[in-house]
Amino acid sequence: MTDRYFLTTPIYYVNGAPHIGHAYTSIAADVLARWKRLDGFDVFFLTGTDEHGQKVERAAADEQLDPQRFADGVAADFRDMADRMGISYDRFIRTTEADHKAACTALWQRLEQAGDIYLGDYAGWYAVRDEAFYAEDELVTKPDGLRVAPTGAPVQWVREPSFFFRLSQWQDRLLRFYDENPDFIAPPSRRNEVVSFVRGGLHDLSISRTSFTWGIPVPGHPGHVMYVWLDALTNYITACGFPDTDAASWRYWPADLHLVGKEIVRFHAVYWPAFLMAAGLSPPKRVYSHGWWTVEGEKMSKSLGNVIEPRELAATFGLDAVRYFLLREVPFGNDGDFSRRALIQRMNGELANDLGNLAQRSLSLMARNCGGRLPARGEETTDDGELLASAKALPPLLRAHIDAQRFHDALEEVWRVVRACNAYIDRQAPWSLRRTDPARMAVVLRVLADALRILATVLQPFMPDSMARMLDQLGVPADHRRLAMLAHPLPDGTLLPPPQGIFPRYAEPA
Ligand code: ME8
Repeated sequence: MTDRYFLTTPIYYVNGAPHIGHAYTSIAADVLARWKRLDGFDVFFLTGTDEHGQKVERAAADEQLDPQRFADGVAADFRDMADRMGISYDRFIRTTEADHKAACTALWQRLEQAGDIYLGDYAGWYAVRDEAFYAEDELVTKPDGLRVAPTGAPVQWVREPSFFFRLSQWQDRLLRFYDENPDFIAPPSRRNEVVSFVRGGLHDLSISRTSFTWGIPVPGHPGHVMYVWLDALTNYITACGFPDTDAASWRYWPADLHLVGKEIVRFHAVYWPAFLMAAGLSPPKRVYSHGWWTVEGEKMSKSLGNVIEPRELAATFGLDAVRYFLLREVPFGNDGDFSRRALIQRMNGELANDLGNLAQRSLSLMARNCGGRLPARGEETTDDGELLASAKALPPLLRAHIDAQRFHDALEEVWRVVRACNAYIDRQAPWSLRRTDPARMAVVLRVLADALRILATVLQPFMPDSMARMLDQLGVPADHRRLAMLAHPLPDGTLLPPPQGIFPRYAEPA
């Protein structure tokens, strides 16, 4: 039986256009999904859009559009962003779809039957920007005396009839669950944050609203729509076929990984497992929350006009350079700063010089001196053996890093080998061997071709198009590109297509 792997991105609000922050989470998740497929897993990769709630309702009203029409437009734009960033999702879910509404209704009924829902009155603070309720003692006072949410979002006082979820009853069970599942929340700093929040005591959670209508109706209670976070989180089980737990797609639940930004860890690591356990369903296996990007030292915002459009960036620098940069520049989990200068440096230094030149030099020597064919493997020297051993060690090393979402460490390991290949080619100088010892030249080039094949194979999830081209040039057939196929050497004499540069250098337009 094939091992399954189910991973998700957050579903993004359709109140505004996609930006680099959304692309970041989706690209990281995509690398993981592609890696797992390469490693033989049966992968289900879910992304999509979060379309209900007051924030979207207001954005639609600002555009004088009916919320559904407005959501249709922005959701299509998010989907286009995902497609153009090479996101290999298996489903793009929208919370306005019929199966999702049915799943939310069924989950609500289960929570109700379990006795975890009661009707009351909510009186408290609400931040529409965060779609979150805040307790009095969570608010912060700004220098001008204005009280805002801890995230800086404006808050309003809300008083309305509301259904509540008995979250207060789940404190001990959640703490026990975190204890028994030490890898459930990562990285560890976020885990500590969540545990101390839950230790501090939990209030019951308002899970319906009556002051607006753009949401999924509460079954049996017209006038109430479900709280947008209950609706949104449920997408992860809708996609697995809930409430039909006999459906073939239910085999993917529980999720192996919810990848999210650090600001929404509480929803995923506190509310979501509590809802699921209350409904008699298994909680997800892991929630990883990564850090936030700023741009040239500033917070990204529409008013500052510094919002980075990922599709424009890919059009300027090439998609793979952008994907590589985002995962290489900042240790995953930390905050990072986006700068064009840093992107260009990595693109020219690491992609064009280190990896691009290595491939170009090796491939053109084979084209010119080996009749455009893959030279035969020969007797290995210690130098050859050491280089090949370091390349062969990459798949297990990367497996461990990527399973722990250490994408930057995975890339660092790969570049260690790229640098070793460059040192090897300089030491061996196959261009001189051509005259003095052509047989040895052929062996050296074959060692390089074998090492490059491993490098290109493991880098496919990060830079799918460029690595497909590199594997084409190395004569690796399409059905030989999984990790398991690395155990099968390519036949000596395989015909190689004419080499072509893969990573252009970028020069700023004058
Ligand atoms: O929160 N840096 O949607 P959202 C890094 N609908 N990542 C960023 C980022 C930045 N500057 N800005 C956004 C929601 N992100 C809910 C989620 S899930 C059931 C519901 C990424 O449109 C990051 O993944 O506000 C963050 O968690 C997500 O976009 C928030 O997207």
